[in-house]
This record gives sequence, C-alpha cells and structure tokens, in this order.
Amino acid sequence: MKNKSYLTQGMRYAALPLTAAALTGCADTQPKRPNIIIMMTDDHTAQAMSCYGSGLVETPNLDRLAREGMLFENCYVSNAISGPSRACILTGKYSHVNGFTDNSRTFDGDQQTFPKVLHEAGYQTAMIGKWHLNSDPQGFDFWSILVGQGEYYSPLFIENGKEVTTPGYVTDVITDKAIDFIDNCDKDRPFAMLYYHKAPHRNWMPAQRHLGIFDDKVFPEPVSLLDNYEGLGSAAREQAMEIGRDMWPEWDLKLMSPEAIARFEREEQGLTDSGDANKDDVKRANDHKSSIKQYIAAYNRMTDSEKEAWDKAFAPRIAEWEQMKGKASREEIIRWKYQQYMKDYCAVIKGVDENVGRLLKHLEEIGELDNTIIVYTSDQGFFLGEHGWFDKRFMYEECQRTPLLVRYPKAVKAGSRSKALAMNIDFAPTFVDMAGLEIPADMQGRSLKEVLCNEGKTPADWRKGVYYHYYEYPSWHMVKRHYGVRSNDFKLIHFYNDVDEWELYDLRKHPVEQVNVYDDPAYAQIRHQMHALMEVLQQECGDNDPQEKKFEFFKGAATL
Ligand code: SGN
Ligand code: CA
Repeated sequence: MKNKSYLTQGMRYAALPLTAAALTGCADTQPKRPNIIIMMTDDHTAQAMSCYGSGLVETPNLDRLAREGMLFENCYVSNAISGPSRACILTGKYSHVNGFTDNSRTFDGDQQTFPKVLHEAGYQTAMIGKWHLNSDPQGFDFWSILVGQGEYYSPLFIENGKEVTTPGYVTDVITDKAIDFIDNCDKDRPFAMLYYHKAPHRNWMPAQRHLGIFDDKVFPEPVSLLDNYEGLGSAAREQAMEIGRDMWPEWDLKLMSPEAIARFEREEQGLTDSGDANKDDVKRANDHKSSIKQYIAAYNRMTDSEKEAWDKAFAPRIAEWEQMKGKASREEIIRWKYQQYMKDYCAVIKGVDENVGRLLKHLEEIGELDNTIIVYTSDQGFFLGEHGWFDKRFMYEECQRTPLLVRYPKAVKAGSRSKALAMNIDFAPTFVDMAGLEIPADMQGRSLKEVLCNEGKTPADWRKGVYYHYYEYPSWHMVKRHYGVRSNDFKLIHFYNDVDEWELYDLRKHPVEQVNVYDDPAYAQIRHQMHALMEVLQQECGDNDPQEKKFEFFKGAATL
C-alpha cells in the first residue's frame, strides 16, 4: 500500500447506524462492508460473450465471473443509449425522472446518486473512464474521465478537473488507473469504483497486439442479416444504421491507406451544396467527409510505429475492397462489411477481456478479490448484424437487453443463473443494499439482493414486465421515439412523434422479432393484457403521458 490517499479532501465519515454497519452482503454479521467494482463497457452486447453462448468470440475472463458468480439472462435497460443509461444507473431512476433523456442533455450532478450515498457512508469512491454526462462527476474522491466519447489511442482524460493525455491504448490505460486507485486506497475502509470502458464503442479500433487476430476467422452470420423489414414497421425501415448502407468505409472499416490519408489532407474532397444537387446526397457527402476527418484524427493519435503496424494490418482489407468496389452486389457488400465489423469489434472485446482478467488477478494478489462485489455490465446491448444493423436504441432484444454478471462468493452462488427480469435502474439500490445501507425511498429500481442471495430465484412478488422509453430523435441513426413493455414472453412497443405505430412480439415463437402480431386476432387477449401491464408500469414510474412534448429534443451538443 502506498501512502498517497485519495481520502484527504474533506471526506465525510457518516456515523453509520449500527445495524447498517453490520448488514453487509447477504449476511447480517459480516464486520467489513464489501468493496464494489462496477465494470461497465460501452456497447458490449451479450451476443459477444462466450458465457452467454456466443459463437463470435471467447471471453475467458468474463466467463470466469459467470462461473464464479451469477449470470442474469434477462437484464434490460430502460433507455438503450449511453448517457441516459448511465444516468439511470447512477440514480436508480428512469430518464424522465433523472432528466437525462438523450445524449444532448447535461446531467444534473446535484441530484442523489448511489456513489454519493456510498461516499457519505464512508466508502472511498472513484469514477474512471467513459462518463458521457456533460457535467463534472460528483460524489467521487477520485475521477478521471474521458472527454465525450473518448479516444482509443492516447486518450485525453479530465482528472479531478485537469486535462491529462495518457499514451497507450484506452482499455489498458483505464485499467492502469483503476489499479492505481485501488492501491492507493486506505485498507481499512471499503472502496466503490466505477470502472467504465470506452470499448467496444464505434469505431472499434483494436489494440496493437490484437491487430489481425481474426484475419482467418469467418464469423457466423445472424439469421436476420439480410432483413428486408417486411414484417416490421416504418421505424425499422427508416432508420440509418444499416451495415450495408450506413457504415463508413474509412471511419468504421478502416479502408483508408496512409497514401489516401495524405492525399485527403492535401486536398479536401466532398460535394458542396451547389443549389441543384439532391439535398440527401449533399448531406450524405458531407457526413462522409466528416467521418473521414474523424478517422484521420483518430489515426493520428497513434505513434509512428503504431501507425506502421496498423497500416500493415489493414492493407490486405483495403486491397480486397478495391477489388470489390463498384462490382459486388448489395448482398455481397453487406456480408463482407459484416465480417470486417466483427473482426474489429471482437478484437476490441479481447482487449476488454484481458484487462478484466488483469484487474481480477490484481485483486487476488492483494487479497481483496473475495471482499469485492464485482459487477460486469454494459450501458446497453448492440446489434451485431441482426436486422442488418449496427448501433442500438431500438427496444428490440439485442440492445434492450444488457449483460449482467455478479461475482461475490460470500453471498452469490458460483455458476448460478437468474431469469428474473432485472433492470439497470436496479443497480443503484442493489449496491446501497449490499453495502448494508438504507435504500433511499425515491430510487425507482428494486434491489437485486434477494435474487443474488437466493441462487437467482425470482421472488414471488417480482416485476412482471420492464418498461422502456427512448427519446433521441431526430438524431444519429434516426431511430424513432418509442416506449413499451417487455414481459417474460411478449413485447409491446409504440413508436410515436412522427408516426403512430404499435408492434407486438411473441418472443417464445419469434425471438428474432421479425413478425409483428399486433393486429393478429389470435393475439387480441395478449395485446389487451400487455396494454394493461404497460399502463400499470407507466403509472408506477410516473411516465403517465409519454408523448408529452415536455422534452425538447436534441439540443445539439457538439459530441454525442
Ligand atoms: C457516436 C456514434 C454513433 C453512436 C453515438 C451514441 N457516431 O455519435 O454511432 O450511436 O455515438 O453512442 S461516431 O461517428 O462518432 O462513431 S453512445 O453509446 O455514446 O450513446
Ligand atoms: Ca453505449
């Protein structure tokens, strides 16, 4: 233990009521409250975790968490996008209550959050990595956050208010900072650390050591990769997140040689609005040009030797693209782009998995592993080619669902799985509860302690459905506003604002959500029940008038 302590700056040691101090984890008698580490990635979906049965990538260290802890099969977010999900997690409240409905908001940091509750109770607290809430973190002894979306190479952080650029690869750097924080904590008091990765967020740039690792792998395709959206509504047809059409060759697929970069830097290409060109074409050309600039900026953060290895790794891909460009069919392009997307996404996941392993090993070495509640999750799921898409936002399974693993051998049975409908708003009350503190009455989620301490069984009075509401439209990827409910077997969705369309899915029969049975007379009763369930949930959480214009959308923050 070094003597630098993060706990010098006027930290309050709340006089804990005796019962609260004694109640930790599941038992009533443990003397020391557990440490808490929330490992959160950005856009890491369960389809890319081997413990969830993925055929895409092996994640041995995440699998270890599942093997030694509990895997939640049904954890859902209440709004599948970064800032909003992060605000829900911090507050234990839905977006319409915590105020952060879309990525252009500024989080009101004066409100109650679980790190503040833990800090008040004597926890040493830290926030390291992607924050994405547009206001400074509060309630932390130490914080070191990426700026906006963050960068993969030589990332810029704001650390307790000061800018610091740290050389290296973002997932490694965040882990170094996390280990450093732990090593500088006082041993006699617990810590709570938010260890929040940028990876595997777009544009999926792998670490140097992972360049080319999947060159020879052919990834299995999802059954709906070539979806034509016939069974879906206008929201699915009018989005802008198709692998075939909306993935940029340079930014997303790294199809830009060093010579092309030099050429671009010499003379900037792109259409300008001459007055007679089609407006959509002009917008697309300008968006494309911005994406190229964004790629060059990301590329230029690498050192010369890193660039050299990068160029070498992507040269064969660029050559392949040159051969197909203008000749391949739409279907061939989708399938080829999907393969490149998976190579990069899964290589980035390798960086996450290795670093999770490094952190676990460190905790083991200092004797803190079993004293620590370790949670692994993501801010939401992600499409990996399902419906032909990347990105998230929709209330469809791939992104409404988020992974959730919890390891804490003192209370959680190794290798257990839970089917309970869990939510990201449950995390805050769970941490407070597991720390033996009283859950603030205004947190809307429900503590998962009963599930965790009871081998994953669903309590009899558990929720019957999870409520969802997405607001960010018009915006990136053009996913229309919608709200709805998912029960164990069905899903009801209402798209609103510039449309008025309902969808109902029978998840037992059609887990891929391509067959909308809303108007099928055979489902009249289910439709009725799902509407009733949704109304109950809306009343409970206070989203009584979901189409209300109270939220002005998309105020236009510079980096979303
Ligand atoms: C960026 C990405 C989008 C992504 C949003 C939100 N574009 O704007 O593809 O949907 O972030 O993601 S990019 O060209 O900058 O990569 S979120 O996870 O942070 O909400
Ligand atoms: Ca995200």
